[in-house]
Amino acid sequence: MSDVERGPERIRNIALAGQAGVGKTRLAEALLEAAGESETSQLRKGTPLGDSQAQEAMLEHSITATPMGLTWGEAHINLIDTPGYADFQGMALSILPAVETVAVVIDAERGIDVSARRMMQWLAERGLCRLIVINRIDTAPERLPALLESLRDQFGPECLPLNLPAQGASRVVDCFFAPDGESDFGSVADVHEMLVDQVVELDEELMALYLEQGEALEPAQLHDPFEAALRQGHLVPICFVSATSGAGVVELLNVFERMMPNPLEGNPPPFLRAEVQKETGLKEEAELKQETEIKQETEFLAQPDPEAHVLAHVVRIEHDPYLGKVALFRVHQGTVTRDTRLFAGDARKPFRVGTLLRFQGRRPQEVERCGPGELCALTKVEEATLDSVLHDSHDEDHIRLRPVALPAPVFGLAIQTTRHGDEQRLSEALAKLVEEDPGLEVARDGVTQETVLRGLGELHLNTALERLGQRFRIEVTTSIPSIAYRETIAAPAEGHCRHKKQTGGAGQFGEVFLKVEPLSRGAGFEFSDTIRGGAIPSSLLPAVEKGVRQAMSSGALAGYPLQDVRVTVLDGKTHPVDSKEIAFVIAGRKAFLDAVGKASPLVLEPLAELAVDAPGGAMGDLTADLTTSRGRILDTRSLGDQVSFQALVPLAEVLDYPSRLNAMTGGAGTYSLRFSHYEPVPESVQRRLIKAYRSPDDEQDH
Ligand SMILES: Nc1nc2c(ncn2[C@@H]2O[C@H](COP(=O)(O)OP(=O)(O)OP(=O)(O)O)[C@@H](O)[C@H]2O)c(=O)[nH]1
Ligand SMILES: [Mg+2]
Repeated sequence: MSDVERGPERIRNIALAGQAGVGKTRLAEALLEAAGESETSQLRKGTPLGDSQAQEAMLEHSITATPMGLTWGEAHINLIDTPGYADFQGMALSILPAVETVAVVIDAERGIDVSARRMMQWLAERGLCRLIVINRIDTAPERLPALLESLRDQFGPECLPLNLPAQGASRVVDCFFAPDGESDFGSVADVHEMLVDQVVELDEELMALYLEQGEALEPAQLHDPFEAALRQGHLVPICFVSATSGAGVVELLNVFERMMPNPLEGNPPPFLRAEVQKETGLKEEAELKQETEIKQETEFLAQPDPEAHVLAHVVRIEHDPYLGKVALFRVHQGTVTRDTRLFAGDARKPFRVGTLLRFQGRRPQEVERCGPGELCALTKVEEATLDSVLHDSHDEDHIRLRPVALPAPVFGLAIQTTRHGDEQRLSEALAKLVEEDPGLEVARDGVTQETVLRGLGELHLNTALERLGQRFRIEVTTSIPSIAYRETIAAPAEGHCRHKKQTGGAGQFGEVFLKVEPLSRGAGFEFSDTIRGGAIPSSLLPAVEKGVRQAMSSGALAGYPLQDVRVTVLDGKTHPVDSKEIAFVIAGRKAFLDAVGKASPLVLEPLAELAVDAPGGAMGDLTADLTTSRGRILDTRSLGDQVSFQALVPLAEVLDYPSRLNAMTGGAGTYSLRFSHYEPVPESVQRRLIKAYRSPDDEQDH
C-alpha cells in the first residue's frame, strides 16, 4: 500500500484501557492475529518500544503502552495496548491524547471496578470517544445480562450494545448492521431500535424520516449522526468478546473499521498557544526568561490538513541501546517526511527526521511520510521529550497540548549504588527512566542528601529498579522510603528584606516588601505585585519571583517544598547603581522567608487511599491496625465471608503495609494504595521533622 493512499479517512487510532488482568494484551494479540499479523510477541525483542517484554512476561502485567498496527478492510488501525495496573497509570494516561477512541475493557467475570469507573469519567472529561468491550465472555456467560444492566445503570442509558452474545457466548450477533440473529438474552431487534433511536436524536431530518414516516434507515445514513453521538458522549457502544475463544474478535475489528471515528471525526485534543511578551530585561537567565515571557495561553485545535505546518505530539519516549532515544508521536497537522526539519518545543535549532517508523503488527517499518492522524516513531531524537510538541516552523513555538493530569508519585525509595564511582551513571540512568515514565520522579532529598526515586507504588519502584539492573547494569541498594512532605502556610502575613552589600567595587542593593496568603489545597503558587510608581522596576520583578521560588523549593520550616501560597510584592526600593538582579533575588527570598515565618507555617503529609479485600475474620485486626496507623475507614462492605473496605491513611504509616496485611490475613488479603491528597501532620510529627532539619539560611549571613 503506498503512503499516498493512506489519508486520515482510513485511519483509526484506538487504545485498549481498563483494569489489570481484564485481557487487553491478549485481546490485542487476538486482533492482530485475526487481521493476519500473526507474528506474535517473540518478535518484539530488539524492536523499539517493545523492550519490556521479558519483564512483562515475568510480572504477567503490561508495564508500558505498546503501539501496534493492522489493516482491516478499508481501515488502517493503530492499536495501543496500555497497562492496567495502577502503578503504571502514568504510561497509560499520557499516551491517550494520541487516539480518538479508547476501548475500556471490562472482565465479564469481575465486572465493573473502581478503575473502570475512574477511566470512564476521565475519558468523558477529556472528550475522548468511548467504547466498552466486555472481554472473557467465555468465563461467565450467565453473568452477562446483569453486567449489561449494571453498565447502563452506572454509566448511563447511552451505553448500548452493538452486538450480543449468542449460542452460550461462543459467538456474538450483530445488532446494528444485520439485526436478525438470535442472541443468548435480549432481543436483537429491540436493541437495534434502541441504537437507532439514540443516534437519530442528533439528526432532525433523519428523525423525521424515521419516526414520522416510519422509514427504515440504512446504516450508511446513520454514519454521520453515529459519529456525532460518539463525539458528544451521547452514545457509548458496548461489544462482547472473548480474546481466547475468538468470539466477537472479527466483529470488534468490523466495529473499529466501520463505526469508530477516523481522525477527522473524533474530538481533537486542544492545543494551547502562549502569547509571548518579548521584553524581559533578563535575557541571560534561560530559566527566568521562560517564566516571565509566557503571558497568557489560548486554546486552539490543530487542522488535520496534510499541507499545513506540522504539529505533532510526543506520547512516549524510550531509550534504546541501538536506536538511541526513540519518540512515539501522533501527527495532528501537516505531513512529516524523512527530510522534514522539526523543532522540539521551543528549541532554536531543528533536527532532521531521518528514520521514520510506523507499526505493522508489532514491527516498526520504515516509511517515507506520515500525514495527519498517523502514529509514528522517530529514532535518535535527542531533542524530543515526553509531551513535547514537534513542529516545523518557529511560528509554532510556545505550543503545548492541554496537559493531562497524572497521578502524583509519592511512594519513595532512597537509592544508593553498591559500587563506588557509579553515582554519575546512576543519575544518568535514573534521568532516562524518569524521562520514559511520567509516573516516576527523582529528587535529591533536601534533608538527608539522598537520591530518592518516587513512583506510584511498590511494584512500580521495583520494576524501575529491575530495569536499572538489566538495562543499565547498575546495582543499587535501597533504604527506608522517604515521604514527600510539603510545607504551606495557614495565615496571611507580610515580610520584608533590605539586602545591602558593599564589598570593594560594585555593591548590591535591593529592598522588598511582600505579602503571603494561603491558597486552597492543591492550588500551587501565584505571584503578582501591586507596585506603584516603579518602586521596583518591572524588569527586576522576575528576580524577586526567582528568589521567592528558590525559597519555595527549599522550604522554610523543615526543608520541604512549599505549596499553595500566593505572594504579592507590595513595595520596595532600588539604588541607582547597585540594584542588580542578584540583589533582588536575595531580597525576594529573604522577604518571603520572613513572611512565611509569621504566617503559621506547617508541614503537610501525603494521605493515601487504601482499599483492602480480606477474609471477614481478619477485620478486627485490620481495624485496630488502621487506628494505630492514624487511618480513617471510609466505607466497609461484606460479600459472603469476604470484607472489603476503603480507608484514608497517612502514607508514612503504610509503607510496610504489604507485610502487615500478609501477617494479619495469612496471605489472603489484597490491597491497593494510591495518593489521595495532602493534610497537615500532627504537631508531634511536625516538631520531629523541624528538629531533623537545619536550614541552609541558618548558616548564611542574614
Ligand atoms: N478465559 C479467558 N481468559 C482470558 C481472556 N482474555 C485474556 N485472558 C487471560 O487473562 C489473563 C490476563 O490477560 P492480559 O491480556 O495479560 O491482561 P491485561 O488486561 O493486559 O493486564 P495488564 O497488562 O496488567 O493491564 C491472561 O492469562 C489471559 O490469557 C478471555 O477472553 N478468556
Ligand atoms: Mg497487558
